[in-house]
Amino acid sequence: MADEKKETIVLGVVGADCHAVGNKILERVFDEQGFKVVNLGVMVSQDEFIDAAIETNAQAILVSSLYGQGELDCEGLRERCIERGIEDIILYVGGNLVIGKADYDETERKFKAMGYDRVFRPDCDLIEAANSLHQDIRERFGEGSGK
Ligand code: B12
Repeated sequence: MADEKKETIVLGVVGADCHAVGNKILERVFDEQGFKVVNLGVMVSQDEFIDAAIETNAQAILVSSLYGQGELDCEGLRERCIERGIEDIILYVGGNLVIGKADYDETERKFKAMGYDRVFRPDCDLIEAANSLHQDIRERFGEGSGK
């Protein structure tokens, strides 16, 4: 598939979080699964995610949080997307989203209430996540919506 026809996603680790290994794996897997990946790396602010999504006309932002401050760092991203005119963008979040071993269902509920479309555990299957993303993009933006 020509690069300009691919679905575009913005990827990064939010806040002051410097955990870099998972981010590289996500970049590799989503690239192999046919996405154009714009990887912002670690320590990314909410506005940096949104700037990149606007510049690249991305269909989704994939946020990682590993160090336990996920609730604080992720809160408000959907509202900020709405303010900046990308209210429809798909938001995925994953990693060690809260401190310690919290009940996953409760964590998922919290992050969905913040406006994230899907919430992933650290041991999630990344191929399944990529398949869900292809499907979510088709459902939200229509067939052949890759820019
Ligand atoms: C290596 C490491 C570090 C290194 C990081 C080096 C680097 N630059 O990468 C150093 C030593 C710097 C570090 C520091 C800290 N760390 Co640390 N670190 C780890 C460790 C041992 C491994 C992380 C790793 O590389 N995992 C391997 C990758 C492949 O897995 P991953 O990161 O989870 O990513 C995968 C999944 O989460 C998932 N995923 C992630 N994001 C997303 C997003 C989407 C959309 C999807 C679908 C999937 C997905 O897919 C990824 C790929 O498979 C973990 C423990 C662990 N076993 O995970 C602790 C851990 C993450 N660290 C922890 C902590 C607390 C810290 C510090 C706060 C410690 C401190 N007090 O200073 C600091 C934070 C520094 C900072 N500002 O970020 C805690 C977090 C606790 C929590 N969330 O409740 C952990 C879990 C250790 C623990 N058990 O307590 N750390």
